[in-house]
Amino acid sequence: MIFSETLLSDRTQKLRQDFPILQRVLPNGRPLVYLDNAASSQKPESVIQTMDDYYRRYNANVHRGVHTLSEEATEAFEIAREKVAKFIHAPSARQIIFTRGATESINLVAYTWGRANLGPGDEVLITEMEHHANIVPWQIMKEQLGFTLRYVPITNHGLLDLDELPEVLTERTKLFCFMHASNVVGTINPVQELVAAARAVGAKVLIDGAQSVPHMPIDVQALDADFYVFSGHKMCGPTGIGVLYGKRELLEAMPPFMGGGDMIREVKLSGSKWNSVPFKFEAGTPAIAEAIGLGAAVDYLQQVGMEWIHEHEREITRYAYARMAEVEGLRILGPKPEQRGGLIAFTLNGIHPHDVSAILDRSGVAVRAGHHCAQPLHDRLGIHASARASFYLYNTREEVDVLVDALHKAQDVFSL
Ligand code: 7TS
Repeated sequence: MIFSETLLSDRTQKLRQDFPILQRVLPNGRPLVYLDNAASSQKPESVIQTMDDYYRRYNANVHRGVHTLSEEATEAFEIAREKVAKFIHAPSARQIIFTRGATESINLVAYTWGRANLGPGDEVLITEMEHHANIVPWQIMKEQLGFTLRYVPITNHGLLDLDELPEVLTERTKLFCFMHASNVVGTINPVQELVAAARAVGAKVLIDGAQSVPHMPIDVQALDADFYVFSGHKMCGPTGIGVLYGKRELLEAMPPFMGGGDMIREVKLSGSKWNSVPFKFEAGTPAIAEAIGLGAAVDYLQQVGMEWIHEHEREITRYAYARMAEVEGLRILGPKPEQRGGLIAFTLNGIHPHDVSAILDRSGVAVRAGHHCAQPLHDRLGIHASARASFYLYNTREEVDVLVDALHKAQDVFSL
């Protein structure tokens, strides 16, 4: 779909009004320019109101009582699951497991599918660009289970080095885990190609969609993902809720993650029987308000249109890429705009990213600085840290201009 730039910006101005926080003026008198969306997005009024309504009108535990409030809460909770399933085109809501976020979803697979399927002689393949959430669980399980952990290298431009894939993806590979879109170099990985390569050696795939589900249309069936994970708080939803999607037969065969209430069918002193999927993986009282809030976030994103959001971010990123290149001594990490999602991580010659972030903050600009939970990626690029501007549906070209002006100011401050 093609959208004209004027249409994109008119619409953005309207959408901004849906986000109360974007009206905020900071203590230094500057309007907020929020460019830290890859860490967490802002929430529209509809999500805030939906959660408020739950607490005011029908707050109760789910899947338990047969009283009105509990039935209403259960219905809203399960409707949210159905909304999420439709949003990523899952065949059934039963394949949507609510977790606390992408991190917990990956840990769930590592601890359950991993324990049941991995051992000495097996290999798990991840990539050098992964977020720590898709590295550390595999390192922990490797120590316990004795499998080998291998990495797909990246090029100097922050792309997966696919020439090296045959070296590391072999018949020994049981699981290939990779991010759909990078939270640092911004690269959108060629998922279909990677899944096809995994299939050719009989490996399963886990796709980390933390930076893709919020920003582009996702169809887990078209991608043929075995597991697909993401977090609610990066897609206009609340914190404390995330999703693990899995293929039915894999989820059915996996042992439970945590034990407790709700995940059992029957408990005897001599042993227990598990509940059906997805409840088998949802021990204890779930994040009810948060799941319902995520359902409202999905409604909101669908109403705006995922195609539109993707196109808007591409447009802002192209603009930001060109404008940031004007700043002397600024190095953009990762590939050209055509190969990336809506974020730009960078370094400024001679200025620590934390100082860059502190100076930008004086102009009201919120960016993240540090290693963005991707230390191996930074090591590979030969740097300790970077600053990162990350965009969403409500960001404007004018905000990019404020960012670029503030970057020039940072240069001035440090060249004195
Ligand atoms: N995977 C990717 C690709 C991510 O970007 C993040 C969070 C996670 C997993 C973990 O998500 P969580 O919701 O479970 O914490 N990334 C970032 C970031 O780039 N800055 O702050 C959090």
